[in-house]
Amino acid sequence: MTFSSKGYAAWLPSDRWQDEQRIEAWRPLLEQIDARMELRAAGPGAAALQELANGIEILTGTPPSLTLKAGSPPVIVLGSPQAAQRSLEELKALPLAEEAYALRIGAASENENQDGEQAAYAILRGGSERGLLYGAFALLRLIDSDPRGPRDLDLAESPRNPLRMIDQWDNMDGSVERGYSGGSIFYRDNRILLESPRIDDYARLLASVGINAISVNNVNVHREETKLITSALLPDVRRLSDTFGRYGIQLFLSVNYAAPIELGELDTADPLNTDVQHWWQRKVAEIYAAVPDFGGFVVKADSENRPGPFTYGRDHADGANLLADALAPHGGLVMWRCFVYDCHQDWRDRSTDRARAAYDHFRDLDGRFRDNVVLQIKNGPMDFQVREPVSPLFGAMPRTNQVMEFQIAQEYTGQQRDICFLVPQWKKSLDFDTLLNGAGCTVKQIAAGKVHPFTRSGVAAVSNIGNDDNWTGHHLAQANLFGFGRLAWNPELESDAIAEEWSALTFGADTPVARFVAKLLLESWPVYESYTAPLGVGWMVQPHYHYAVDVDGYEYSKWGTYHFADRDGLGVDRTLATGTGYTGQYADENRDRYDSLEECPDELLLFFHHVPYTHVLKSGKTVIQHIYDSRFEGADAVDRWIARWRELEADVDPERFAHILHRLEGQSENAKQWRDAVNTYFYRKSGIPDERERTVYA
Ligand code: GCV
Repeated sequence: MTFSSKGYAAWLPSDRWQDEQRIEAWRPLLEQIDARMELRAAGPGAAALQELANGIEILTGTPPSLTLKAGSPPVIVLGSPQAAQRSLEELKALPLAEEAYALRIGAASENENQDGEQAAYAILRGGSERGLLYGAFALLRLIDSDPRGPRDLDLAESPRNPLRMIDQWDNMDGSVERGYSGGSIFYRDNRILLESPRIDDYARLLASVGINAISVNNVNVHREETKLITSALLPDVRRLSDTFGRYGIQLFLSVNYAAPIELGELDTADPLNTDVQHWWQRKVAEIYAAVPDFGGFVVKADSENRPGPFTYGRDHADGANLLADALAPHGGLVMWRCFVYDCHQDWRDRSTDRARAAYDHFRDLDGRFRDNVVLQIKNGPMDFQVREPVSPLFGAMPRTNQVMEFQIAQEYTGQQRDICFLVPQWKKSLDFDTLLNGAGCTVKQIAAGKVHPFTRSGVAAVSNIGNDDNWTGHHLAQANLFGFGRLAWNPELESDAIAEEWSALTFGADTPVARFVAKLLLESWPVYESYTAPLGVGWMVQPHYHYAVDVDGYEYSKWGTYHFADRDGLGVDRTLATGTGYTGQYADENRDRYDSLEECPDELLLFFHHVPYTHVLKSGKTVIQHIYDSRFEGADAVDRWIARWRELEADVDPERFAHILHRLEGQSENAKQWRDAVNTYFYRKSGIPDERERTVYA
């Protein structure tokens, strides 16, 4: 790592342990490494070895001795090779999937050799070099989060989701769409920053949490980025692909659907036109000739003014299959986004519902997509709001590959100025039972390819990194990147386990700071929700900018984003009987639960129903009193965090103490502005005072 900021190393080893006893406890395991694998300098196996050796040297201050010999399957033995011998044979014989790893640790106390010397060992075996790399990072996490020293362990892990993808929204001018952490680490002045050490370090960070695919440019593909698939830029793309490939990560590009026209070669992009088909076939062959490990395309078509098949009267199956057919001979995928809606809506028209759009456009196309098309569907039907129901497209297209798309970048959830740990939100989406084929068909099972034998399923997420020294602007926002990777690897992991793991790796295992940070992270989504838009209604943000409060900012706009507050009540009626009928896109009990005023969960009430301010929630409060109470509670919670953080000053380095305090103070101001603006707005609309008589501005 080459940057000086405390945050640059993120959750990877960064400092020598201060505690000499800890070093002593781990020493028997960490003095010696013997590796057997294919001897390729640029593969994930070499990266695994290098990460382990470097990590151990950083943490203990002493480089381990290394021996490397050819061998298969790839295995790394730490500590005593003699003590490891029997287990080694067993582990070598273990059937392991390509991305899997097995790790066995024999603690020293049980493995003394004849002279009574300690003989601890750890054996790491990969299903492939990639599996070995994931195992190496898992072992480093384990070493760095347990101060007690080695303990017996026997585990085999493989990722639940086949695709674990990161989408960069970086532009070649160096900007990042919805980026809150500085500029792009990939581009500046319309060129690729091949000399940047950060790209390599980013690949390490992603691989360390099991990410296996990355798309390196914004889904809004403008003029310069359209050229990424031309001969002028493909050699640079190849170098990027090699950098990520070394860490087992496959490279994708977002492409412009109208590329044949915009590159000046054809006058149409009609997917059924044979010239267009041949153009893409030639183009894809050219890409694979230059970038042999290329993963495929990400496509945003007919969405927010981007070109697409609708221009030619074709549907999205026609559009996606055009690219899929060109990619298929090379093994490439099309990640086709379902974020397709009318962004020129008339706010006066209450019958059109943006939430319906993805389902209405895609549902009937089920079964028409090629095998190498993957529909990439945002977790909710609107757009990464702080609270939304799960997109009803999950569970509605049983014959189509699907990937759930999350946004790690906190566009609507505090923009990495306010803390909002999103893992609990993502888990809620993944745990949702779609009821496809009856109960027990959760999104995480669909994503894992368990419900239908999809091998091209999984999860994707919009990255939150930039060229700020600490990667994510707010240091604590690193937890979201880490958390996405960990959850993508295993959606069964609990939010608290992920928060605690990240905090321990970042602030030291078992320290008061790590304990408080984990607690704060876990409180942060509910707190952020409690001072912003209430009960699932969303969108009370400043237009375009999306950070600060503006209750009516999107109310009379073209974006389809309304709360419909009047003097009597608020919320969007999406019911079957009197509303937009959106509830009918869900299966059985889900449809009935959301459709019923009595059954609908409080947190989504205003997403599905328009109710009077005096409507009584399941909590026993009226809607208006809930609005007042939760906004006060949210702002107070942030102030309590600040008070506790100040108490921890002596336990954390000055750089991160000051940085986090500064961000928390900003969050407190933001929370108060939200509190007062929202409370005042609804008091003025409803005329109903706060029953606890706190300050609301008349
Ligand atoms: C990349 C939202 C964001 C846009 C983004 C779009 C998308 O509308 O505000 O910046 O565009 O989602 O996901 O395509």
